[in-house]
Formats: sequence, C-alpha cells, structure tokens
Amino acid sequence: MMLVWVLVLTALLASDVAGANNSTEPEETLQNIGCHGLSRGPCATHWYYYRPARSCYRFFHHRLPWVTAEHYCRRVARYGHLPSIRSCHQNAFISRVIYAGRGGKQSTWIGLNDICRERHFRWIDRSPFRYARWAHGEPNNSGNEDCVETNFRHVGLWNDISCHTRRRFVCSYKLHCD
Ligand SMILES: [Ca+2]
Ligand SMILES: [Ca+2]
Repeated sequence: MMLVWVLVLTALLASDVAGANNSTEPEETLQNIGCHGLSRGPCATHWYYYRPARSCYRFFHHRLPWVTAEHYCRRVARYGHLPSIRSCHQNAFISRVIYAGRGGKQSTWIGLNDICRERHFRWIDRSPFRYARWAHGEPNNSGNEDCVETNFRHVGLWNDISCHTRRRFVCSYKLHCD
C-alpha cells in the first residue's frame, strides 16, 4: 500500500514540474529572439517604438488583402500605413514586432509595392526606396505579383506576391509634434 502512495506522489510531482516548464516556455522563446528589447516608449498601448524612425509598430492577426490592410492601418492610427523599412536593423525590428505579437515567423504584409509601374517598387508611406532584403530569386512577378510580404521562407526575407492574397500585417504610424 505504501509503495502505491509513493508512486502516486511521484507522478503528481512530475506533472507539476512539467506544468511549470510549459508555462515559462513562451517567455524563454521571446528572450531568445530578443523581444525583451522592444518597448512601448511614447507609443499607444500595444504598439512598439522604433526610435530611428520616430514611429510606432503593431502586428495584427487577421488576414487581409494588401490594399484592405493598408486601409485598416489608416483607420487604426492617425498617419497610419503598412510599414516602410529603411535598414537591416529596422528589418530585424519588424520581425521582432511580428514575433512579439505572437505572429511567429509567419508571412506578413509590409508597405512595399509596384502596383503603379512594374518593377518600380515604392513604399506606400512615400518614404524613399533605398533598402531591400529580397529572398533568393525574388522579386519574380510570377503571375503578376505587385505587393510585398516579409518572412518569406525565412525570417526577414521579402517576396512579391499577388495583392489579393490574404496576409497578416504590421501597421505603423509616425509620431508628430502636433
Ligand atoms: Ca510586380
Ligand atoms: Ca514572388
């Protein structure tokens, strides 16, 4: 009888330890990717601040076509747009925002497109197009692809894809003094 109780207690203790491990796993994963460096700063609740662009960023889970996502960003924040990316550092920041928003490494819309003229990529917020991080073989305009996603095949790599595809997205807004 004593042996049975010892076995039961051992099983209960083991399940407690397993439960504790499960509950801490997401935090450890976030720390591994560097999400602890994200901060709200002067941004609204749930938005992350990127000081070099004086802008705020937030990941949204619902999947929308590119143009609908851009309109959503304009509604959700004053001066809101799908984000522009101007450096390797900012590209990594966007991937961290996606991960911290529980988007993992999923493909996500950014503000780049060549809707107006093929192969002339422009940011929807009108900032100059000087930095790009295309995946190998992209952009290939395969079957007429005019909108751009990040996290294609690998974190932080870009791909042109049909604007009608539904993707999750990041919105950004620039802080203004007024
Ligand atoms: Ca195109
Ligand atoms: Ca493509």
